[in-house]
Amino acid sequence: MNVVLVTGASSGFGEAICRKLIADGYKVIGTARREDKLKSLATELGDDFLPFQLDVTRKDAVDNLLLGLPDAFKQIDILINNAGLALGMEPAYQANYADWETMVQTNVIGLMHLTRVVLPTMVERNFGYIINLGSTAGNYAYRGGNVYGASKAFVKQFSANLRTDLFGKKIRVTNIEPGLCGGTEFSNVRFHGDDHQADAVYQNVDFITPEDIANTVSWLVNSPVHFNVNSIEIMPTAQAPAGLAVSKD
Ligand code: NDP
Ligand code: 8X3
Repeated sequence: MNVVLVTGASSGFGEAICRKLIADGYKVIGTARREDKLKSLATELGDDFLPFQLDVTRKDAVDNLLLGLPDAFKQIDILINNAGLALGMEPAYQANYADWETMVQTNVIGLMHLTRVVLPTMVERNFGYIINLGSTAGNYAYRGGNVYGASKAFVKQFSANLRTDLFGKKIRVTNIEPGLCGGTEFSNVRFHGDDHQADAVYQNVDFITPEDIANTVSWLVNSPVHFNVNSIEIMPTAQAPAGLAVSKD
């Protein structure tokens, strides 16, 4: 049975991906910082789900990850680098610098930590799949997207470069690039717990759901090994990619 490790499994996409992949018959390690959330998911999902507390920004903790896993979960076949966040939406000249650092530490450096620890074990077995959660924010600029969008542009290019380094090996890499998705804690985190501001983002919009993303992941991991989706950009039908604003005097 294949083993999947999902970062950011305590809510949103990560939680939905764990549910879907357990239903598909995988063994799943769900990681995040909030252990209580992971434990309640474990109660729901049973013995094929392993809750594992992990802060992706802590290199020492990620370096020791494989040592801390029970034998049945040690060989990771699929890594889903999903943990990530946006903080703030102020223009760059007003943004909080600590928020910028947290986004880079999590979305960029945390993803690097996990990849660097798990990828060599995949190369040894010439088998594996890494799925990264990028964003449309890595493809298109928008006001207030500054460091968040830049961190997702890193994820996009890192995914493509991983594919290139893995040329000739049976290891797949996909960057999933979603647009507006609701039903997660994303905007609540972005607006530092301001429910009113967070709710306004999704008002009267038929947004993408965590289950849509989980179904996409399920399709990808269950596709044949000779088939690699390099990147997949997904938007709600209600969203358009155009955004070239013109300011007139
Ligand atoms: P959520 O806020 O619901 O989930 C984010 C997850 O990341 C949580 O489980 C959180 O767990 C985890 N996380 C955050 N920081 C850390 C950390 N330092 N170490 C470990 N885990 C961490 O957001 P979404 O599900 O919406 O987002 C998931 C991913 O998808 C993110 O990378 C996001 O950028 C991306 N994305 C989201 C979109 C959206 O509109 N929602 C669209 C495009 C991409 P905990 O706090 O317990 O550690
Ligand atoms: C999340 C989508 O548009 O809020 O990555 O940046 S967006």
